[in-house]
Amino acid sequence: MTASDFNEKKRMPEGFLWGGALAAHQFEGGWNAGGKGPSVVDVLTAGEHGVPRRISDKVEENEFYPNHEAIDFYHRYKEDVALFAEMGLKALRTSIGWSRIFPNGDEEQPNEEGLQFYDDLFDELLKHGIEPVITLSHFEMPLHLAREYGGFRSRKVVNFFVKFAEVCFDRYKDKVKYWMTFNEINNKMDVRNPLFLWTNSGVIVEEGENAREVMYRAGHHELLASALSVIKGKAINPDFLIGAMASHVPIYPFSSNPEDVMLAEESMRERYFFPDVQVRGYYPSYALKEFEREGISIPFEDGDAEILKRGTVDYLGFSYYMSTTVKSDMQDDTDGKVFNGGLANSVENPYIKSSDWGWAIDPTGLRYTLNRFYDRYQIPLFIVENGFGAVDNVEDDGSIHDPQRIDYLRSHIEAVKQAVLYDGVDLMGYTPWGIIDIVSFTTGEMKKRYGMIYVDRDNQGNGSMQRMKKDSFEWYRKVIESNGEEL
Ligand code: BGP
Repeated sequence: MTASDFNEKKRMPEGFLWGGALAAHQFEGGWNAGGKGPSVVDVLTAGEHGVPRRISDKVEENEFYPNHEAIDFYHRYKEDVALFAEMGLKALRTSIGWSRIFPNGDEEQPNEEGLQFYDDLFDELLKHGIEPVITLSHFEMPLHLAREYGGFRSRKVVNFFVKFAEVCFDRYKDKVKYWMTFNEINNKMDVRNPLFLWTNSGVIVEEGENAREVMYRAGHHELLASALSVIKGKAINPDFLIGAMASHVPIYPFSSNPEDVMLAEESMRERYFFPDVQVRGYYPSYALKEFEREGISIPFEDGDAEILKRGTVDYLGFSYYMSTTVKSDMQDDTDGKVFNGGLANSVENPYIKSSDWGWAIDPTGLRYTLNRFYDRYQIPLFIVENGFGAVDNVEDDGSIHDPQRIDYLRSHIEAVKQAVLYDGVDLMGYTPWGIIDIVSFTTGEMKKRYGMIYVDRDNQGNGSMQRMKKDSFEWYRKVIESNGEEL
């Protein structure tokens, strides 16, 4: 028997959390409703594939901000939750908009209207038997904390985040069991894209600063905030399961050349550093060596090491979309083409295809990732993002055919089954990204659709907002109903 024997006609373990994943800023809309203050994503302009989004100073009158209205879930959540229930979701991952709860971030008291919105949402989910899986910050820091305090440059923002976490843990302690602290805490390692450090940490690198030092210093405060929140959360409800959440893109060596193999190993540190600290509770030696070499000083204070050690997470959530490949010597048969895998020395992998947005399609990479993570950390894992962004068209009869998305998800679920049923990985659940069409994070587009539910809205904010089922809706409903047996 081989791993591929587990592709079909095998069920996942009972209780496996089949779900869907979203993020407040990408679908709620109501950007200033119910007392909500502006967040760092509310000043991001629209971009498109190859045209980066701009971080504007303030909300300009005549500018279009895709996240302001998004798909108006804020006013339509009952209709949408009913659709999620019809699909049979066991869990829904989403985030609590930090600036809905603390509009400026540094108030003494939280905003009751914001708290009530999530009470109503969690009640609606639980009414349909859907477990909320909640990210505390999914790139949604209050803009005031970024502007006035410099985001996580300041240790004061650690306390503001921990207070936000404590308010949420206490308010929803009987409704939410699964939590994560920071979404993709590690994507800011790619310091060449200002979008990541801004949305993750509320930080912009100034002229003449060492970008990696700025990133690591803000990262230290985020790691403290994560650890302190875990400690507070477990004191409020010891049954909470609080996870880290990392973006993961496995990095392959282009060849068996030991230089390629070692370059891939070194490059993986860009992915592992943050989860290493959140899972193990201490800074890895490869990072300490980098700080020494580069003269990077981390704002470590007495007691920080103890906090990191005590505040380790219960599980590792992660996003998986694609893999990338690196080559130590770029001057040979790849004619120096640098593939937009987001890494220096990255090259196209000749064995796999890519999506229209250039994201490599690699289901085996997900099985590989599950094994690498489980071997490294030996704690439960949770795939909280996986999906296929593509253009979808509505036919004259109202049907929407998305065979590419079904193929992508089917092949990745087959990889998940092999990792769990053949390799023995402990996996809590699988929540495909963008269960309903939402605003793309990197481009601000609606055109890059992930959903199994279509939303009539375009890149410029036009459309009826009508929800429509794609072919993948019924396909995924059957996957869940059969606990993964029917793919
Ligand atoms: C991850 C984010 C999600 C989501 C996803 C897809 O980085 O955690 O918020 O957006 O990327 O990316 P995009 O929306 O740009 O296609």
